[in-house]
Amino acid sequence: MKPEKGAVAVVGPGAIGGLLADSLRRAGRRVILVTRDARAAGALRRGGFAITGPSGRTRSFPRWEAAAPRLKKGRPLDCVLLCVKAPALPETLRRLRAAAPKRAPSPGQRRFPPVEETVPAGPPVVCLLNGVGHDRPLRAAFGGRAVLGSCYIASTRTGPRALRHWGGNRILLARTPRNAPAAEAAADILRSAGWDVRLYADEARLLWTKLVYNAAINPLGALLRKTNGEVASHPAMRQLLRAVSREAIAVARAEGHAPAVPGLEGRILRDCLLVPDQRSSMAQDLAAGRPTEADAILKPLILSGRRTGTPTPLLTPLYRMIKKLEEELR
Ligand code: KPL
Repeated sequence: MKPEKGAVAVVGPGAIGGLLADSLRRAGRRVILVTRDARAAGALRRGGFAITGPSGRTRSFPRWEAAAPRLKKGRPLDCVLLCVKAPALPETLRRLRAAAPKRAPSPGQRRFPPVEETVPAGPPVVCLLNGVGHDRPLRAAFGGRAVLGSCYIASTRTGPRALRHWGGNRILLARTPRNAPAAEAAADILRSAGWDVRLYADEARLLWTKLVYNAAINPLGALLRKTNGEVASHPAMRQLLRAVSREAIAVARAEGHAPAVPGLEGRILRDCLLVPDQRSSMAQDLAAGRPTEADAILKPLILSGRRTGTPTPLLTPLYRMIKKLEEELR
C-alpha cells in the first residue's frame, strides 16, 4: 500500500514560499503556512492569496491552514520549506527550534540519519535562501536534515495577498554525504509538485553561483528602481550589469567557487530579458521598506575580495548605497 502523503510546512509564505505552497497544495499535499505573526496567519486562513501564473491566469486559494508564530509540537510533517529572507533567519530558527516537529519514520519509509543530540529526528528542512553564511546556523539547528539550495524562480509579491509568477521553475538542492536521504526525500516532494529539481554535490559552489547571480541583478534593480528586463535592455544599465557580473564572478573564482554555470555573465543577461517585468527580491524589499539581503549577498563578496586581493570597485559602492537607503527607509 502506498504511504499517505504527509503535510509540508512552508515557513515564510512570501513570493517564493507562497508559490511553492500553492504548487504542493495543488499536488494534493496538506500545506501548513507558518507566518511571522498571528495577524498574518489569520488573514491567510480567512482570505488566502491569489497567484497569477506565467500565462497570465489567476488562481485563488482561500482557506489556508496557517499556524503562527510556530508549528505545533509533534505535528507530523514530511518536509519543512524555509522560505524566509536572510535577515529573518536567526529569529525563525529560534522559533522552529522551540517547536521542532517530529515525524517517526513508518516501516518501509526512508530513514533520516542520526543528528546531534540536541536536534530531534524529523523531516528534511529545505532552505532556499539567497546569499551565503546560513549553512552553519542551519546545520547547527537541523544537522543532517538541513538541505541547502537555490531557486531560479522569478516571482513577485504584487499585493499583501497576491503573487505573480513570471517564470522559471528550477530548484537546485545540495546533496552531501551527511544529508543525502533528506535531500532526496525533499527533491521527490518538490518534483511531485512540478518543480525541476536537480541535486548537486558541491554545496558551496551551488550557493556561490546564485550569490553571483543575485549580486549582479538585485542591487542594480533596487537602486535604479527598474525591473530586471529594464536593467538588461538599457545600454548603460546593461553595461553595468555585465561589469558587476564579471566582478562577482572574479571574486567567486578567487574564493575557489567558480560558477557552476558556464558563461554566467551572458546567462544573467538572458535570464533578465526572459522575465522582463520581474523586480528582484532586493528591489521589492527596498521598495517596501523591509531590510534587504545585502549583508548576505554583497558583503560576503566584498569580504572575500579583500581576503583574496580581488578588487570590488562596483560591489562595494553598491553595498554602501543599498545600506544607506535601507537606513533612510526604515
Ligand atoms: O533570485 C532572484 C531574486 O530576485 O532574488 C532572481 C532569480 C534574480 C529574480 O529576480
